[in-house]
Formats: sequence, C-alpha cells, structure tokens
Amino acid sequence: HAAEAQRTDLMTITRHVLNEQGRHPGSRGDFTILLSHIVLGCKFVASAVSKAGLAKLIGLAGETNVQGEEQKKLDVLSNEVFVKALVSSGRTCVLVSEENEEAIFVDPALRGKYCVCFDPLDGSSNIDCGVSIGTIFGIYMIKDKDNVTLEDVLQPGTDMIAAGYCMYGSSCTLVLSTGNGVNGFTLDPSLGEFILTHPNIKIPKKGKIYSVNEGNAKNWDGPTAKFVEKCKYPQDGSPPKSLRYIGSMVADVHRTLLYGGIFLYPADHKSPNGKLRVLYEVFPMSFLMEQAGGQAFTGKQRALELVPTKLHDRSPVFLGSYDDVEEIKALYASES
Ligand code: AHM
Ligand code: MG
Repeated sequence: HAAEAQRTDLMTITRHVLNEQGRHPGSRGDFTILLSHIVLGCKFVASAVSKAGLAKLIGLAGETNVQGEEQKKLDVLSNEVFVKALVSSGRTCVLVSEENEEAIFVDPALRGKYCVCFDPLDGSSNIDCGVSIGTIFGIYMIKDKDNVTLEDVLQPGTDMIAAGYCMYGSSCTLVLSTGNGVNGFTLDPSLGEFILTHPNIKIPKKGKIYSVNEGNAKNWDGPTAKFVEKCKYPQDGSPPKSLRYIGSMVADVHRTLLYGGIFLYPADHKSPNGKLRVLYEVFPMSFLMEQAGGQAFTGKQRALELVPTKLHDRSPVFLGSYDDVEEIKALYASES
C-alpha cells in the first residue's frame, strides 16, 4: 500500500522545503517564498521551451511575429522572467545573471536577504534542435541587506546555502540542495506542481561514463589528456568507459548525477580558464555533486573553495563520482 499512499500523498517541492525549513528554529518561510518564485520562472521557461518549435512558426518568440513586432529570443525572455520573479519575491537584494553584464541591485523597498546567481537558459545553442537545456542557480545569504556591495557576491562556493537546476528535457526535472542532500522533483504538467520523484540522490562512487568535448583535445594540458586516454585505454584491466556528451551542462551533469561518471570542462591552451562560469555554472553544480557524495575539482583545488574576483569569472571543472574525480586529482598532483 506504500505506492498507493504515495500516489495520493503528494510531496510537492513547496511541502518538501517547508518540512526542511521547519527544522530550523526561527525560520520565517523566506526561503520557501524565494524558491516558489524560482519555481515560477522554471515553469514559465518549461512552457516556453516546449513551444519553441511552434513559436518559430507562428512567431511567439524568435524573429518578428505576425503583427510585425520584434519578438524576444528565448534566453532573453527567460532572463526577464527570472529577474522579475526574483525581484518581486521581496526576498532578494542582489542578482547575478549570465545575461547581464552587471549585478542587479534590488530596490531597497523590495530587498530581502538573499543573493541569487543564475543562468536562466543554459545550453541555448541546443534549443533549435530540441535537445535538453536548463536553468542553473546558486543562492547566498547576504550579511547586511542595507549595505550590499559587489564584494557580497564574490564569495566562495562554500558559502552557498542552496543550489539547483531545472532541466527542460523529455520531462521537466528540478534538482535542489539546501545543504542537506540532493532531491529531484518532476513537473506534473497536469497539476503544475513539482513532485518529489528522486529523494536523496547519491551519485555512484565510481562511474562508467566520461563526458567532455573531445574536439578540444589538441589544446588540452597533460593531465586532462592522460585522463581521457585512460578512460579509453585503461591499463588496469577494467573495461573502457563510454563517452556521452550532450553539450548542455545541465543535461550532462544530470546524467552524471544519476548514472555516475565524470563531466569535464577542462582548461586548454586557448582558454586557460575553461569555458564555464564560476558563479552560476561551476559553483551550483559543484555544490550539488558534493551534496550527492561526489566531488568537484578545478585542476588545482576543490571547486567550491575558489574565490571569484569578477562576476563572470570562468574556471576549469572536473565533477562527478568520487573515485573518478580522485583519479584526475592524482594526475594533476603528479604533474606539479
Ligand atoms: P552557454 O552558457 O553559452 O549556453 O554555454 C554553456 C554550455 C554548457 O551548457 C555546456 O556544458 C558547454 O557550454 C558546452 O560547450 P562546448 O560547446 O564548448 O562543448
Ligand atoms: Mg551558460
């Protein structure tokens, strides 16, 4: 009867977070309110993404529509929705978005204590062919909301209090950690609610998959090249690993989290800091990996211990199963 009970006793994301927050004495529901505004943004994007093909045809987004009005691209539209949802929550004081050069300081009248760093629509080059894309977010608490500066945003990932992503794929999945493990929720479109479907996600200790853009191989450094060579031609009698690379970070990380393995966006001679952005790509995903029992490494240090100096700083990243990340760490250690 357990399954029957689950079907009628729906654990929505709001209920889950309220339960979690209820354990903190003095909690006033601010985080729950903030999250419900993030969830609203995710639902909007999910709906827009599912109509993206149609929209092209009938002009909902993209080019000029039938009325001849300029329509916004999906990533620009998604960004506006998230910024407005976050500001109107009354719980944020500063926002960092991949789409905005500068940080957004919320009007003092609407200020709350949270800082949210986000990529509203990551992997947007994949939209036109229907491949999974996602939203990534990391949340910090600000010390003094009346005196907030850029410095408050340039905190190490270890200071994050929550992180997550929403993947717009064959189903819409929101994966969240508030620092107490990782949980996955799937959008039930008929209810418009995210329901807990993946409680307490733990990444397998060792994986059978590696995920990297091998087209960059000629520019890789020694340890990355050696690691990938070992994935393909293991010397210890183990079978070679499979390669999976979607080119959409949320989808590649989601698979890594559920199936195990390692995702790499390394440095190379052309991009010495890799490609992915620290505040809203590397940090949230590293936080989730650690919370699921995996690791995240930059080639030099634990990824979450980086201290960004600029809003859109980049860093190489190797994240995934504990043992697989140990291997790349050993290769970098033996090189220096
Ligand atoms: P974007 O923010 O411009 O969409 O770029 C980020 C994306 C990630 O989703 C993905 O992991 C990476 O770029 C793929 O890069 P590449 O095409 O160089 O392999
Ligand atoms: Mg991005």
